[in-house]
Amino acid sequence: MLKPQAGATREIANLDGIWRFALDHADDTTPWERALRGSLDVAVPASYNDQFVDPAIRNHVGWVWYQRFVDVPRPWVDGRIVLRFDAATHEGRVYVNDTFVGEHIGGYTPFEFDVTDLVEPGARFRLTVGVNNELTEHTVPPGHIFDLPDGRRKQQYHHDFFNYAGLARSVSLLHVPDLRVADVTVVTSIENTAGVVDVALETTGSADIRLVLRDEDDAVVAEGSGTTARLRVPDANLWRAGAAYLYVLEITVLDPAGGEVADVYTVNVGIRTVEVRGTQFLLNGEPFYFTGFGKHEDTAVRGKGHDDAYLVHDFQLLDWIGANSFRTSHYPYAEEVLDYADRHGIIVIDETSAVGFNLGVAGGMTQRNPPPTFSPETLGEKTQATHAQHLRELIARDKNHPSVVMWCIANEPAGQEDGAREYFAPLTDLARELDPTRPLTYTAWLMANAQNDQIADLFDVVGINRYFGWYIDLADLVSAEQKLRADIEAWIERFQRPVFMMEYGADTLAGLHAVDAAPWSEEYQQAYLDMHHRVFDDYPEFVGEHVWNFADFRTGAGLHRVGGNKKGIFTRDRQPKAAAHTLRARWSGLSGRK
Ligand code: BDP
Repeated sequence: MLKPQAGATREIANLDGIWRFALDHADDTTPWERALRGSLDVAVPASYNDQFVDPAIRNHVGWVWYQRFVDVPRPWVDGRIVLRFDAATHEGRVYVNDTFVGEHIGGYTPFEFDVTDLVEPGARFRLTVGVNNELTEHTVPPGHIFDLPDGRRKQQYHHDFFNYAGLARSVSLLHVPDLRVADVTVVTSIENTAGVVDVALETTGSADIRLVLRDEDDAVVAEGSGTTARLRVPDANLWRAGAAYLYVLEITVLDPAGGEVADVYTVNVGIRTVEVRGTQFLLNGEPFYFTGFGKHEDTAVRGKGHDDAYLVHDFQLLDWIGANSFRTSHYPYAEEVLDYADRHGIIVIDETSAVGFNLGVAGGMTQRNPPPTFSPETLGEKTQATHAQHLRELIARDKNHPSVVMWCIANEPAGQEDGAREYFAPLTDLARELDPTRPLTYTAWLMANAQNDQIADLFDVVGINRYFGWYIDLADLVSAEQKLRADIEAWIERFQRPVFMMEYGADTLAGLHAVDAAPWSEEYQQAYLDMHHRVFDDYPEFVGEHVWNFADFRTGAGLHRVGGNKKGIFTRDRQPKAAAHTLRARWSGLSGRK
């Protein structure tokens, strides 16, 4: 799905701002037919939970309603008018005045509806959006809702971050031409010093196509025509980590009858290649070593709301600390983030929202006698179909970003359990069919090891999340180191492919110091990281280190969660803990590890 664009043939009316807001009421089954009850207003984009002080709103389970009036610009008489939601977490239902327009399931990918026949240029309409945050056995991520005897409903889930919900990304009304670009796929390759740009286009009707590729100085470097074309850039500037170079592909759609320009759409193109060969991860044919973090979209008050200032600041901190990459744990991030990564040469591992696929874990703790994770009654065909749909939407949205070098299909599934292989094999097949150009990975949790894992060979890169020295061997880094080495060696030996530490970290309370480096102190986090790095450096098959987490973040309530998860290298308001300096020293000198 194409990102909205304003230009010669397209316009955007941004609908962010203050909307009316109400929780769902059992006695009002058609809230979209009139002004929402009550006096609550809410900011968009932002999760709604922490904007209010009322725990009934913060912990609400079910539907909430957003509403505003929208003025349709008078000049929008020709063409189509489209309502676009960058995301509604986790399910959205949209109404224009009294009419139901459509719905979308999946909390982190965009959706849109053509509303041309329902609205009138020059007039206003009432836009109401229902957003549901329920996580069940069939949603991705999964969860379970308990009906308590007193009538309350409680949401349980298996992942370790707060179930923020609402309209956390932009909403807009688009004006697009009838005859337009509907989709474009750009794949790049390198031939000696030339860049090759393969373009495949879909349009809404038969059209003549003109393609122009410009460099950063706006000079034309290649031209072409037709819905599939190969453009060749002699002496191309490659897109590299830390040194992004973006060409701009301008697609002009011409009306075949009169030759008039119907639509113009542009795409940023980074010429680069990605490949896994043996135990190496190659970027532009050269071994690449990832340094960085698992991140979250998480800030105070906004929850998962996208915020440009935080985007800029987080990237500044990545640069300051010497990180070259991050993983969009544990869901697809706002598209603005990927655009920014494209421009700044930061590498992204793009993850689906398949997290908590492990019924043996709840509230971050291992459960006794859990049910099987993969079975017809638990995560079965229905969940798999939803997961496949999420994957399709993720790849459709992000396929053209040069920063995205790998798809992460799931975080910490119960890969050691029976049924895992049957569940994942069709999904890895689907991902390869949708995008044959990018490697696949997933992250293995601590209890899935090289001996009992049933799925790692379906992927190109073995991603492991390891907490030796934290959940295992707390305060005993000597034993932790022995176990870590044994674990890594076993993965390498069995799978003979690149191994990537996707998560390692220790909860740390900023300001807590201990001369004996006791757990939770800043000294312990430093010692824990030092131990890991000593180990990583002994294995040439190791291709990356992503510390968990970039910053402290909010979680559900848990005995071991003191004001959230504190494994951040930065605090939630982005101040460095001592370990930030440890990482900065290491990563600044690491560029030539291989
Ligand atoms: C891993 C999860 C991550 C958690 C982390 C932790 O992938 O989401 O936040 O552990 O416990 O299991 O800190």
